[in-house]
Amino acid sequence: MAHKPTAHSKSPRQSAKQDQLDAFRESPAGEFLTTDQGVRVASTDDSLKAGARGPTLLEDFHLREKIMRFDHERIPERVVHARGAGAHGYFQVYKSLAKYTKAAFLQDPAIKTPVFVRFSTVAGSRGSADTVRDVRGFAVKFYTSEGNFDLVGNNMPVFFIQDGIKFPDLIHAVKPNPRKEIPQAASAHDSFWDFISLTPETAHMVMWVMSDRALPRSYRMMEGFGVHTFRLIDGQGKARLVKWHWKPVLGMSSLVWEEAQQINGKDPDFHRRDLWEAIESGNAVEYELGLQVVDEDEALAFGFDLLDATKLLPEEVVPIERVGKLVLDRNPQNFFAEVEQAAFCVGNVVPGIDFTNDPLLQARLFSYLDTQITRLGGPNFAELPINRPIAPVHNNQHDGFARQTMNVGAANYLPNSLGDGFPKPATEQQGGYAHHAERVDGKTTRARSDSFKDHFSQARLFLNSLSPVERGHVTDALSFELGHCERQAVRERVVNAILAHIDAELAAAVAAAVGVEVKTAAKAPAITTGRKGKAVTASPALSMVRGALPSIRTRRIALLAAPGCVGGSLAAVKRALEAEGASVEVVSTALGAVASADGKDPVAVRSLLGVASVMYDAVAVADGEASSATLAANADAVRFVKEAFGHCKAIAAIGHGAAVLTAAGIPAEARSAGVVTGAKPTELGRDFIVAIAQHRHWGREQVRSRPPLGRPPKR
Ligand code: HDD
Repeated sequence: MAHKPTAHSKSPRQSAKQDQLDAFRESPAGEFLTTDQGVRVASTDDSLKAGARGPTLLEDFHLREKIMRFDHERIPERVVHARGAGAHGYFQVYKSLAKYTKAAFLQDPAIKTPVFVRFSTVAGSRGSADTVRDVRGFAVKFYTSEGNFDLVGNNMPVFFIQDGIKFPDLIHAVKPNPRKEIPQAASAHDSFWDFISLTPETAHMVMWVMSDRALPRSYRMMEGFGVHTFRLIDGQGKARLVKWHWKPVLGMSSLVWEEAQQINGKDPDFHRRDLWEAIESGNAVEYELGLQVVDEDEALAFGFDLLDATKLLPEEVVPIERVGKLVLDRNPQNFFAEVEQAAFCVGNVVPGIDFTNDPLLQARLFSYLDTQITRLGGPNFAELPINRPIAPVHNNQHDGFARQTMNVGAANYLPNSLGDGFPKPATEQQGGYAHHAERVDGKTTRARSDSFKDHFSQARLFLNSLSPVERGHVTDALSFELGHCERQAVRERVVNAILAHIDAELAAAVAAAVGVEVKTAAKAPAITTGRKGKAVTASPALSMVRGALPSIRTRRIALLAAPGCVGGSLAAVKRALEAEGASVEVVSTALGAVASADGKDPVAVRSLLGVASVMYDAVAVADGEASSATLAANADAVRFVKEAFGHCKAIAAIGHGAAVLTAAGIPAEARSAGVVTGAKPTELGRDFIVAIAQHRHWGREQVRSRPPLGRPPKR
């Protein structure tokens, strides 16, 4: 029987998943230590020996079990997306989507469907750093009343390749060199760019990965995409094509490259910590679900093929309908059980959602189910608490490693009469999944469709959509990455086989930076069109500048203070920032109360030795002559302010605090937008908030690469 949601059951489903997980939790509070067999253990610090200095005895079952269990604690990490973090929450539609789909969880705004989301990087191993230049995974498991639906997406709307058969090649090329296992979690090396230069279909995705999208400030501030075109099927069996989008309620924001590299050293858990802390502090993480829905016969209506995952459908052409909200409000209680053991499978769909013939999607349908067998040790991974659906499961698939369900009954086959024919298949009306009846005929072939042949025009469309600052970052990123390629031939081929086909200026700037020459001047025509056939050459919505929210909610702000500071004005600024939802920390030369000049001692929760400006969105310096003199003479404090300035962040100095700005090389005359000084905390706080809400003050950016054209160095 299909379990249709009951109207207005506000959260039973949500709590059903929570209860299911809680049933597996084990808390040691008030309990005796036992073996796995339940025998109470008397001592766990000394092994059983023949005499205090004698040999250890094999009969020590507690020692053997404890060491055996420890030896097998690790499981294989994910072959890609190994590094990640997850959170629980729920999803609700704003209004019924019955006009598009019969999926039960999309029918009723009163229903909260429990979800588990895992964010990840792609290339690095499980212990790698968070803020590398990489794609971010955005995988959502919806525990619906009709079974689990997994939307396994990324924070970029396109992909490197068009056919999943090339996925192992792509990943081998980007992962560390098999001989030396270097470099970790980085694409700035020969094999990646060798593959790119020989695989023009990667051109569009390469522009995304070289853009600021690959450096999200937070998982909470990035978009998500289902990438492929899927199908929605309504109650009458009518199919429509759909692209899935996640829009962060906090808007989009990114790090700058140098900052990202520093964070990797200072706090490799930056994104994981950010997600955890936001949820712990009661700031639920929210995204709106957006849909682009088009008719089945429009698959080729926009100048490219909607089955081609290297293309996006500009939202200016088909607007994104915001249809519901995803809220992440609960941290896992056990990382291994809930995050590491989560198994997302692209093939997990529910009635009302179906696949298309996108060849990348088709290969994924096999891969995700298959990979869990190695990673989770057998075919029973769907029984793990995090993966269990809340919909009832009845079938004749049983046994295998680590089976937990004990199937009972007279017959374990179908058809049967011994078990009265149960479990019996459901008709479509009873909720049985019916695959969309797509007409398929064609000759067996390994050919790529002609409709997949353009590789460059959307790469250019993306580049054209960026602000000048964002374009500059793409140029810098390419120069950095290719600058790490030892082979001149690789650098030359990327420039000439890829970049020159996208944009002549980009190719010239990168060529100059990496010591090669542009020898090609080819430019493919624009192919993307609106419904009426009008060419589309840019999609302003793709610029992150437009997607930023002028708010300081959940932003991290450091207040630098030293003994002798004026605590009153600092507290006033702190209150003003916190009233706007920011998270504010006093940073000083030591932890604890900072002796103030006015008896209003602020409490430092961080010391300058332990943090750096890259871990904050903005910095303010306290008033007070003695405090400012101490900070101006402190190398860490000076670097703090200098780096914040270099990374284009908002900076404030109350009264004498301005001396620290001067010590950091920001004299009054060089102060640009985003630097706020003054003695009145109310006015200063207000101006500082406005400056922080702009996130970055790009006018200050120091252009590092993009050197003048010149003779390439020979390698
Ligand atoms: Fe994949 C994991 C996203 C193409 C094969 N992929 C994985 C995860 C995400 C994506 C977010 C991590 C899930 C988690 O948190 O556990 N992958 C994508 C997107 C793709 C894509 C958006 C293109 C549109 N992937 C792709 C292809 C293949 C795979 C073409 C193979 C043919 N992906 C896998 C995998 C992984 C995986 C090997 C590794 C761990 C896992 O599945 O559970 O099966």
